[in-house]
Amino acid sequence: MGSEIIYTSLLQSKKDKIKKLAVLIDPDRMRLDRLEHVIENAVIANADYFFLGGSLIIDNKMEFCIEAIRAATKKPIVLFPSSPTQIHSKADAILFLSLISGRNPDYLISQHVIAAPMLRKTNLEVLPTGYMLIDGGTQTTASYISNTTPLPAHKDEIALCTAMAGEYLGLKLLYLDAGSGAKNAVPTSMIEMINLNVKIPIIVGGGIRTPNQACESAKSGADVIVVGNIFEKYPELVIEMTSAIHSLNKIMVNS
Ligand code: 1GP
Repeated sequence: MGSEIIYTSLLQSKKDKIKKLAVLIDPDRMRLDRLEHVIENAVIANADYFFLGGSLIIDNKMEFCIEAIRAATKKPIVLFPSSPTQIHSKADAILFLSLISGRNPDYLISQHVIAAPMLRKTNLEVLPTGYMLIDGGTQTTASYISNTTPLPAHKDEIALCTAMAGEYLGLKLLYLDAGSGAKNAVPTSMIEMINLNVKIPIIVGGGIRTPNQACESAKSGADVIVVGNIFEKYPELVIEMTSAIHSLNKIMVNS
């Protein structure tokens, strides 16, 4: 079984109001020439985490991506899997996702039963995570593949009750996701309401395209901001986005 190094640091950052940026790499979608730039810029900007995963695995380049990141930085590599086929022992941790916004038992427990013995054979830090898909204004691959309906974006109270239930079930993190390439990011009012009422760290992603959006999510209570899609198009944005979050930390810590 793995350690709790990443979770302990997430809890500490939450306590200190330090916000973090995770660069999401979908090994299947990322063009190799872009991957190099994304990693290079993430190293320059000192981005906090690399999340690795995608809804579909067509041409599995997971190992290649892990090795490319490892060669460039010691920052944690966290798997963000859509199925047990994406478990890779060379990463540092895995988001063990239970899709609590949905009602599909496959993504609430079945995939986990298959994954459990595989995880036992690794040293991955397992991070039990309540995964909540939020309607981002367009159908996303995650919602289609999981065969679940996302939470309505204007129903903050349903999202809050779901988040509270996840916390009571003992999940250690919440991930509010509008889905990759979402038209609309997770509403800040929803993040704010959840942050005021649950204590576990909150990850937010999906449809974040500008440093301003990333900062607004962080100010509303997101502890980790995940950005992927836009970095595939504009790798240089990694620097701007990470600096925006890190400068926000200076303001928040001094306030
Ligand atoms: C998707 O939260 C992630 O699962 C990131 O979304 O690719 O839209 O940045 P984007």
